[in-house]
Amino acid sequence: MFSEIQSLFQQNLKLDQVSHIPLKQPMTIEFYQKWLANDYHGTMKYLLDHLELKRSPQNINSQFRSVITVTQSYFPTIEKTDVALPARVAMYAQNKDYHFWLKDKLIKGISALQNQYPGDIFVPYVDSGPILEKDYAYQAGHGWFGKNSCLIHPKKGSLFFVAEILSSLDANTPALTLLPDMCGTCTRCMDICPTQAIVKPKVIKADQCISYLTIESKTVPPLELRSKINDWFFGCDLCQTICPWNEKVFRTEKIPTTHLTSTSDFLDLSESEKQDLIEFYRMILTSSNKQLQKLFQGTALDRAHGFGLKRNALVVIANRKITDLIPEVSVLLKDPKLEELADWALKELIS
Ligand code: B12
Repeated sequence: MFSEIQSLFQQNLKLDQVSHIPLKQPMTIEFYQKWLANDYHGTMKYLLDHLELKRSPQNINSQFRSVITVTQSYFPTIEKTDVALPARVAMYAQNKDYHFWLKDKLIKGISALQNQYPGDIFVPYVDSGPILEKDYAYQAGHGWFGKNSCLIHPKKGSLFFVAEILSSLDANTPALTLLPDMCGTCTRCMDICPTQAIVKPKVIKADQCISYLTIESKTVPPLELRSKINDWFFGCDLCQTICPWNEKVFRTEKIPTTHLTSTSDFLDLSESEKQDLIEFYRMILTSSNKQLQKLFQGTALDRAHGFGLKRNALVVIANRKITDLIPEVSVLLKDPKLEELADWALKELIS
């Protein structure tokens, strides 16, 4: 059965790695529980609500007996968004929103499986469900938990998505070996993080991570972290682009050095790139939330909504000292949710 699943997901659906493992309790659930107890989840309260379901996915459906795990590399970009992104945006978000296209692939796989196993159940998960995703991918041998907490594979690096199908099938994959931790003494990811969000190896204080501050957070960033966001408009890749295992992939796959693979604090832009950036941020600040929603629909950026995109633009405009946009920033002094941040940005721009 495993070879059929493998050929379905790898040959037909063009996914990178696939495995089929018995559904067991996640190996790292205790680390998850401790992380929540430390309050590292910020306002992502759903992660607390998911604890018991993650501990035992049979609490979602008692018929679940196995997990089909898949991974898909997202760099070089595979499903590129149609929207031009001159701002510094994490690599994963250069693709169309994976919650849709990756789930579509899983659903296609499920319909093939369902024909063959009509009495069985198959439920797809991509990111947002109550599943400790990296844990199952780790159990399946797709990577080890890096110091940056991302799953790293010796040949594929860490720039890949993880997804899974929970099923009532019995897994009969040949015995799997866990990949050993190959981070060694390297601490590059911890050292480069501008906000020191990696508080110890494999532990991220999420509410300090630029990815959280620019995507998940529903408020303005705390004063002390604003300047540390540098020019990141949406997400952050530094703890991954600095990783020797990703550098090795860039080298062996002959991926050219671009802004996307940069590890510098601020991107070094040409004059024309600077102009594009200014026009992009002007558009963000002057569009209505509805217009922004329409423009970014189907991209990962839609997750931040109009408020989040304007918030992120204000931070980068201040950090990059884009004084051309002082008039547009001033208009946001009248926005009750952004007034304080706009005032801070103006002070930074004229200082
Ligand atoms: C919440 C969340 C976030 C939060 C918190 C990040 C985090 N590390 O927890 C924020 C918004 C910050 C975030 C950022 C990003 N995310 Co995110 N995120 C999630 C989500 C929804 C839950 C993760 C979670 O459970 N966190 C809770 C904590 C406790 O888990 P953890 O930090 O992973 O810690 C684990 C390990 O470190 C391990 N551990 C700890 N100590 C030890 C010790 C030993 C010995 C061992 C073996 C293990 C171990 O146990 C913990 C529990 O599993 C998952 C999807 C999912 N449903 O699982 C995606 C997910 C983890 N994110 C993903 C991605 C792509 C990102 C970003 C790269 C996006 C970006 N470029 O901006 C960044 C990376 C930042 C980073 N270094 O983690 C991918 C990761 C793929 C991969 N190759 O690893 C996932 C799996 C989504 C997906 N379906 O592809 N994310």
